[in-house]
Amino acid sequence: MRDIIIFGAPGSGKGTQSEFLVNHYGLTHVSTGDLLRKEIADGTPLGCRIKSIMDNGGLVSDDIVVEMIGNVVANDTLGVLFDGFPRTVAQAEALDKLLASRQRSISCLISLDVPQDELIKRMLLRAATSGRSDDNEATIKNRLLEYESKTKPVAEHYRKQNKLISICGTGSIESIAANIAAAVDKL
Ligand code: B4P
Repeated sequence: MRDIIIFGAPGSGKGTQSEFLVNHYGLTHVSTGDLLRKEIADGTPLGCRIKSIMDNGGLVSDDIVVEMIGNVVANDTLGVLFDGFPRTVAQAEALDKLLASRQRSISCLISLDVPQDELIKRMLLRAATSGRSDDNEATIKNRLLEYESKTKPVAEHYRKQNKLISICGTGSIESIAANIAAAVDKL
């Protein structure tokens, strides 16, 4: 059983590398960003509540996200790839507790390290095709601030558990994937 977190700043390539990891290790992909965007697209009561938060580049509340994750982990078999979750230390603590209650624990947190100017460039480029309302300059700035203050400490939380793997997130998508696989296979 491998439960892996793919971690990094907005635009660092979490979603991109998730595709590779899911296929390579047969994991269940859980992207909280995708789950939340689906709520908005479906016009659910939850979607209406979180739309303005996401449009402003803020983080959705821990309670909502943790509840969504609880439902997914219960149905899993081979292991889960957590993409974009946890994004706060409170979410990380809740995840650790949830997995422990099922006699499981995180195998590793893979951190994709990308310089800020490259992150902004990627997200503005993605804006041309993604149709995502949070891929614009003002929102991107706020997402990066949220990352620095609330999300970065999650890496430290798992470093203390000796589970942090830092990977350079620039270069070709294939070379980054190969570096991730080499690190995961060593575990
Ligand atoms: P997410 O959906 O997680 O999205 P992201 O951080 O913007 O992008 P990601 O890192 O996956 O980048 P991608 O691979 O697409 O979050 C969106 C929002 O949802 C958050 O702001 C928040 O409001 C909310 N949310 C989600 N989870 C939450 C949680 N747990 N708690 C609270 N709120 C939550 O890559 C970006 C671009 O770069 C792509 O266009 C890609 O093609 C390109 N790219 C990737 N790798 C590349 C490479 N090696 N070289 C060049 N370009 C590359």
